[in-house]
Amino acid sequence: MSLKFITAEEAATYVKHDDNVGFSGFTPAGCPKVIPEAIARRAEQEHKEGRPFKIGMFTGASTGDHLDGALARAEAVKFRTPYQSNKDMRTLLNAHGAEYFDMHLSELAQSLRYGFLGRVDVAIVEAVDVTEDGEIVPAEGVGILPTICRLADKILIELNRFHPKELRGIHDIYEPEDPPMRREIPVYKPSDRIGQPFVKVDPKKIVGVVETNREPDGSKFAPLDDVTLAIGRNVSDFLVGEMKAGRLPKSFLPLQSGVGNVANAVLGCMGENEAIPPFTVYTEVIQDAVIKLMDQGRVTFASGCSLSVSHEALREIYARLDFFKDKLLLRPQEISNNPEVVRRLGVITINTALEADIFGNVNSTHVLGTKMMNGIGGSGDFTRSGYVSIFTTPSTAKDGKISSFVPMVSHMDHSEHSVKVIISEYGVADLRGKSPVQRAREIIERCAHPEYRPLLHAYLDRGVKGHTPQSLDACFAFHRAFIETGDMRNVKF
Ligand code: 0RQ
Repeated sequence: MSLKFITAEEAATYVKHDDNVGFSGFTPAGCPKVIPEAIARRAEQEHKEGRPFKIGMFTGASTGDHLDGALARAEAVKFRTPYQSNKDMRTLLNAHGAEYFDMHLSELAQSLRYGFLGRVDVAIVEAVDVTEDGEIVPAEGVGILPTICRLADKILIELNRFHPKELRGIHDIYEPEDPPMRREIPVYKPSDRIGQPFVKVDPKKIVGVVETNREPDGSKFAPLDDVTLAIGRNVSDFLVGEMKAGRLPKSFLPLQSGVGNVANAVLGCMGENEAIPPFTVYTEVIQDAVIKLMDQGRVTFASGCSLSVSHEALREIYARLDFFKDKLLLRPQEISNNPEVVRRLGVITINTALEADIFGNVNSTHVLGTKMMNGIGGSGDFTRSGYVSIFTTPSTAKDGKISSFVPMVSHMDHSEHSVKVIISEYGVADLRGKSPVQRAREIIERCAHPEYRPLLHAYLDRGVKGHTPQSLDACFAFHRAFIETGDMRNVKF
């Protein structure tokens, strides 16, 4: 069957008002670009002519501005899941211009298969290669691509010539069976391959292929500042201490680290710490620091769902694909983030908190309990199942007016049972085997900003009875002080 090459405008006509659309990719990596923009233009035209046009969106995680940004600005979104980080999309969903529900990233593909989230009408995917018999080779981010291609009636492909065809072979595409037939996912080390290097679909479902040549957005990393650097050093010193104490094998364990500057800094510091042997990575986003450390022989293998790297790093990988290809592996997020595999491999997990409470609960998603920031992403997939789960955060936000350590989190994503270690620029709170009051003293003394320590101690020492001395009258006094005066340091109990 020959493939039908069409324009982005023609592709957009296959998407109807009220359709649910699945998109490939994970972070901007591997996301379609020109078809979403054409859908946004179409939505604007329909709205101008007085007709409704909104679609439901299933993505891997956050996407690029061509996708989330364009569709949000066109007010073309009925609902969206999971993680997002585009400013226009964030504004839209916080204003209820689109319904948003947040999910653990590993769960999305199976939730679609189980029928929990409705149908997938159209799959729109970026590829580096597609064959007439229906083999699709994803680009540098996979996400939920295999599942949406299998479930959707229609598949639209963006064949992006920017990526070398030689990426074929870097992916490992595997979808587990559904219960009650599911067996173990046979990944026993990060480099294990268990599937195929492409997604195979019925070629009749491929209704059109749009050729493009678009460079991905590329991640940007801020230069390291003193706070990020101190957090990175505290994490790597903590892990060296764990090795010395015999609580981590001398050969080390695979590492997961979240997205952003802190995660990149942590990896950089670990790479520089000679006491840590060369290590592997089992993560969702492979960032610049991993590529640099691979070049230096400090990271020996990295399994992830996407190459969320800067333009420079992606060009470097493509220019030296022979060197990198057998050290990198890209999987669907259902496998890269799979709790079964994370628990089996003993992954050391490092994620970022917006705020933590003194008893060890973590808020990663809601600013002041109400405004959605990005979403839980893969942090829950990894934290709950990790060998040792670490959260990092600067001790304050907004020039010291917000303490990242509060009596009670204003929204909870990760409970005290899953959070094992918290690290700020001041130090490390090791919460393992400690009661709520012991945890509170550890967090206040080791992680909180010195200006906030007396205020947090005063809260803890209010004489409330009970296992967890949480005062229901005053637990949000810090947040209230910020809302009313613009500074948590003005807190009064
Ligand atoms: O605000 O942007 O206006 O300056 O929050 O904070 O310190 O720049 O940190 O960019 O690493 O983001 C948790 C959001 C941290 C992210 C979160 C304000 C602060 C700033 C950002 P400005 P920073 P980061 C992998 C794993 C959840 C999912 C996850 C995240 C902005 O890491 O989304 O871990 N994690 N996934 O000023 C009010 C507080 C605040 C606060 C910080 N307590 N109250 N505002 N800020 N603390 C990803 C995937 O799964 C793909």
